[in-house]
Amino acid sequence: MRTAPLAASLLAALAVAGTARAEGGTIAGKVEATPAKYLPETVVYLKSVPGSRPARTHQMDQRGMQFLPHVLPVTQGDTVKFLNHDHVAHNVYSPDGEGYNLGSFKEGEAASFVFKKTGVYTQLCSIHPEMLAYVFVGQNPFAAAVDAKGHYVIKDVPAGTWQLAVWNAHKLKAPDRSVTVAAGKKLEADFALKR
Ligand SMILES: [Cu+2]
Repeated sequence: MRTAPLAASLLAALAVAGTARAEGGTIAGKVEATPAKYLPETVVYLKSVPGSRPARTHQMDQRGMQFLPHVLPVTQGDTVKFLNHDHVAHNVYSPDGEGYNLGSFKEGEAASFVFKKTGVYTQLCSIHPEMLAYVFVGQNPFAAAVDAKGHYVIKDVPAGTWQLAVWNAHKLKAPDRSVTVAAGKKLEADFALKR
């Protein structure tokens, strides 16, 4: 029974070590959308990058009657911990992929889900139908949601040639791009999304 805490602390140490990746490159750029109002729900990501990485835990808050962040990129196997900082109860469920319903919980409470399958999960609250967010589950951690102006940055990308793609919640599309990342270098890749 004494080995369990030791194993847990070893895993924690490995998780910390795992964040110190070998020097990679950066991919950055700007996404434009037509129509522009659909821009904020967009993720730029690398389709497939080999290698095993320690699973991470992310947070999605419920605050001011909305999910924050609105778009959360995670990696297959990662956990999302859903928080509640409102004075009312919220529910957390998604009909997508394998689907989940974490029930309802009050201010200060939390519930977690492990995303085992890649895909996009619309994140909903059964109590407040206006609440909506997206959990983007990729094959690898090299993904970024665009900001309000369409900018994105993906850091610590391993050197190599990868397929860079864009997901948009409103089915706007742009062709994938082949990008070659060099250690310590930054490359620019812009996209124009349309129907
Ligand atoms: Cu709610």
